[in-house]
Amino acid sequence: MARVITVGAAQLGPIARSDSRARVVERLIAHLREAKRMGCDLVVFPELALTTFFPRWYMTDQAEIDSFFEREMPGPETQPLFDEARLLRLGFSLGYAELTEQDGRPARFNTSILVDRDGRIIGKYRKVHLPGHREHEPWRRFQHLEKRYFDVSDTGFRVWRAFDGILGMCICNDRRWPETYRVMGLQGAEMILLGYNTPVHNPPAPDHDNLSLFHNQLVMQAGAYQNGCWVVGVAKAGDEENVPMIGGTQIIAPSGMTVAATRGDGDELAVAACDLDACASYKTTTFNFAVHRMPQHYGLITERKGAEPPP
Ligand code: ING
Repeated sequence: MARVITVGAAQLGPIARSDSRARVVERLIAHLREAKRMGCDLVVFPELALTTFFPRWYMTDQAEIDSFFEREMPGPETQPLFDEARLLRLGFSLGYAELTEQDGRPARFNTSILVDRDGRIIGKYRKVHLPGHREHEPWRRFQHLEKRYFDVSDTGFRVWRAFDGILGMCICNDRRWPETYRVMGLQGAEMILLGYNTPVHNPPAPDHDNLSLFHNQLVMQAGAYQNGCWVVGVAKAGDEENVPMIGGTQIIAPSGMTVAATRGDGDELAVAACDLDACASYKTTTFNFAVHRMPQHYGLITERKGAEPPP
C-alpha cells in the first residue's frame, strides 16, 4: 500500500501590524477548511504565520517586541486553530515567534511546530540560520533584525515519525543552506516542511532581487533531489507593510520537480498527493548515502580563520 500524504501548502498574503491574532487565525482556519475539501491530510503554514514580519522594524521597547510573540501554544487565541484541525482530522505545521523561559530567563525563538491529527504537538523546531543583523542599520530601506529579536536554535535539525513517514522541518533562511537538508537527509527525512517570509529586495545585495524567486526554487529543488525527499515551501507573500515579499509557494518531489505551486501572492492553497515511497527511487540509487557518500575522503575542512590548507 503506497504511503501517500496529501499536502496543502497554505500560502498567506500580507499580515498587517494591526491585524489581530483572531483575525489571522480566521484566515488559517479558512485554509484548513479548503484543505479538507481538497482531501488533504496535512497543511503547511508559513514562517511567523500569526503576525506581520516584525523584524523589519527597529524596536527597543521589549514589551512592544514581545507583543509579537506567543507565550503558550496553543494559547487562547490559537486554540480555535487546534480545535478546527482536530475536528477536520488534519495535521499542520505552523511558524510563530515563541517566548519561553529557560534557566529562569526569557528565551525567544523563531519556531515551527508539527501537530498531528489529534491536535497534539509532536515536533518543535527552532530556527538555526538567523539572517540579517543585530544592530539598527538606518541605511537599509527596511531592517532585518532576526539576530536581535531571536535566540539561535537549541533544537538543531530533527525528524519525526508521523503521517506514516519521516518528516523534518526548517524555517526560511535555513532553506538556502545545503547542510539543512543533508542533516535531515542523514536522518532519513522523506518530507521537509518549511515556511518563509522573504522580501523581494535584499539590501546588502540588490543585484540579487530579480533572482529572488529563482533562488527560492533553486535551493528547495536542490535540497529535495540531493536528499531524495519531498520539500514543501510555503510563503507569507505580497506587499506586507510596504515591503514586497515573494510568493513561490510550492511542493517539490524527490526528483526535484515542482508538482504544485501557487500562482499569486495572496492566501492560496497548493495541493499535491505526495507518495513517500517515491523517495526510495533516489535514496536507494543515486543518493544511497551508505554506498556512495564518502565523508572520510572529503579532506580537512579548515573552519579556523587563516588556517593553512593541507599540503
Ligand atoms: N528571510 C530571508 C530568507 O532567507 C534573506 C532573508 C532574503 C536572505 C534574501 C538572503 C536573501 O529567505 C528570512 N526570514 O529568513
